[in-house]
Amino acid sequence: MRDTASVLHLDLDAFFAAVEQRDKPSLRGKPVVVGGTGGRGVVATASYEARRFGVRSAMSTREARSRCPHAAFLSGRFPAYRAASELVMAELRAVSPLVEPLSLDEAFVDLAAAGLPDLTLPTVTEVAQRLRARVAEVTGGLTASVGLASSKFVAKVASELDKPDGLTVVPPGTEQELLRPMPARVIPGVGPQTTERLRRAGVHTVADLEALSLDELVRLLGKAHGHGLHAFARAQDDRPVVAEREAKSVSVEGTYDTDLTDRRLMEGLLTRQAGEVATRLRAHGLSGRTVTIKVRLHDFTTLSRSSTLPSPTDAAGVVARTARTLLADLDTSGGVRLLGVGVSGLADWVQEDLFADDAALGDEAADEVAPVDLEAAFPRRRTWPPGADVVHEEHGRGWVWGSGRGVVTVRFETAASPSGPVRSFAEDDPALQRWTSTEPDPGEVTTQPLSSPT
Ligand code: DCP
Ligand code: MG
Repeated sequence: MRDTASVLHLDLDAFFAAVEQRDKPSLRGKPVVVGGTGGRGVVATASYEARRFGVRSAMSTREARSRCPHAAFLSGRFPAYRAASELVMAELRAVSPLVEPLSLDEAFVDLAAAGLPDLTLPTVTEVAQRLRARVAEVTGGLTASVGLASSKFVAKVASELDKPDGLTVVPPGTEQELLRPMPARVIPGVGPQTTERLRRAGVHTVADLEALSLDELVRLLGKAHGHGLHAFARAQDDRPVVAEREAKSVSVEGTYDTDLTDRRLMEGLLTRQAGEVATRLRAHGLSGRTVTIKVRLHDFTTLSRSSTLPSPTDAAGVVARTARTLLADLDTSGGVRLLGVGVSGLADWVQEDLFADDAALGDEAADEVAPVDLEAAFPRRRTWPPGADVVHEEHGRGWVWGSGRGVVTVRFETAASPSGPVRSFAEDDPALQRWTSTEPDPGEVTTQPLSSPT
């Protein structure tokens, strides 16, 4: 543990919902719930206005509707969230080269690497306040909560204390005082199972945990976990802030308006995406060892599964076959709304001789799946998920307020406009189109990890 409060943890407030409120002026100050809007959907997040009614992440949307029937229920716009996240991470990297993102809306920043004149409390506090202001400025008004402390553990705990839009600085030396009354589950690695085991041993708070000897903890939880908890209970945490590895990945993904349920269709889509990934790898002279698939289920849960190959590949067939094998282990019976394939662990050379066999194997593997007529199986029927961006020939930009019985209702407003009017159209009105702005350039090699925060 350091003797300065130079570890900063930043977490955006009600992230997805805040982006929706930014882009939909009529929803500002109102309850907003983002998540799966179908019958079996779950809540990804809720605005603070909706949380007042007891709506929480991971709750079923059905339950959320009964607690807060007047909330706006939106199905989510990932490209917009990704774009906002990138702006925030760029601001953090402008402060210090040592930035460790934990998810789209959360990161550690090591201020000891920021080249500051000193690391006194006034200096780091001032940096944190300036950073919060910059985040709001570049994102068009998103707020972030920040914790400053002498370790990752305490900085993360601190960022929660004054949410939303708060800053908590924990002066070095006061960490234990802060932690002692808190529930044991604030400690990293203490999930529901450990919490339950501790509860049965009469341990509820960090102070209770601190009272246990190392021997007792090891007996209760095993060696590794016991040692870890013994240290955390004393606010001892020396984990360094580790900058994101320059692990480039090449990935392709697609979002589907209709939930996919047909396995063969999914395999066909993965195979086609694998082909695009391989083409891009070769175009950049790259190859990689780790194949990852990303699957977002009907209820908004996002899964990713990876497999590391014995040697790097840029062969479509190898990527496709690995992706299909990974898919085979997932339960997708409820339907899938996003599928993606990526290759990471990239080397910028291919040892052609060594992998000649691989490539041959690849082409053969590509043929294993009978071609699916994707257009026929998956017609480009236009759908209108709640919250989706649209544009109308005459009325301009807006978002889907609701749809059904052949009618789609749109509210015409944008981040930059005042709250706008609502109008209804026939679902097949050619004057109305879905609108996308921030889709990543499909021809680009990204440095974004394929994994998702959800
Ligand atoms: N998220 C999700 N599913 C979950 C939890 C989170 O899809 N079970 C998404 C939605 C959140 C985002 O990740 O907006 C960030 O997660 P946080 O836990 O930081 O939650 P919020 O930012 O929404 O709220 P808070 O203000 O509590 O940070
Ligand atoms: Mg957050």
